[in-house]
Amino acid sequence: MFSLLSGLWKYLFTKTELFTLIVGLDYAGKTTLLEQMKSMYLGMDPLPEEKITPTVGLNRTRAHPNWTEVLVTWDVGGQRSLIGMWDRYFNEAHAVVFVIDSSDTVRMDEARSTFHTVVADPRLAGAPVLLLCNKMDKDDAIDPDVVADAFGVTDVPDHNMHVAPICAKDGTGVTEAIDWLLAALQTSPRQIIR
Ligand SMILES: Nc1nc2c(ncn2[C@@H]2O[C@H](COP(=O)(O)OP(=O)(O)OP(=O)(O)O)[C@@H](O)[C@H]2O)c(=O)[nH]1
Ligand SMILES: [Mg+2]
Repeated sequence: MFSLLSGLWKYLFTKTELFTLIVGLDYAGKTTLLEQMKSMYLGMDPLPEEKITPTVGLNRTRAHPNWTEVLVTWDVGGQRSLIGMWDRYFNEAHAVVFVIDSSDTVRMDEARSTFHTVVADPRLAGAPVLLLCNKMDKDDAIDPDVVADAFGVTDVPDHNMHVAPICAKDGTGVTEAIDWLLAALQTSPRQIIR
């Protein structure tokens, strides 16, 4: 009887932890996205825009998108001096979210090459990759299909890849993008302890 009850308890209350690494160049909107996710999945008030400063180090959040899973997200600063820190999380990450500022045409090439360095890393082999085209509210935002072409996402081996438009500021597109990620994690070859 005890083992039946403890099994039921475990079934109801044990959640699968899904480790997700959020990276991208500085100013792309990663921390704004994290604040939006806190609001959507934890019911917390997001930090006001003026309180979000460039990340020096790491922001970590445990979000609850549903009853059975916890999305443990690591948002690492994107300044050049911090990019070298990203790979500390590669071995443990189940998935990668790469955020770009869709309105920043000047740094698009830098974003593209940084993206390719990340997805080519063997420590991330098999991890689903979500490329988020952020700041879609801006008039000069590039179309996500154009970004997908420019980044050559269909030519990247070893990853289930998806490109999605979002506006981290007001949350547009975020639920759909995270839903894709959760579904991709279900079929991911990376070992997830459930
Ligand atoms: N218009 C618009 N601005 C955004 C959006 N998301 C973020 N921003 C702005 O972009 C700037 C940078 O946002 P952050 O979230 O700090 O960017 P970050 O990627 O975390 O930057 P680092 O921590 O330096 O790596 C801030 O001024 C945000 O308000 C968006 O969807 N639309
Ligand atoms: Mg940040």
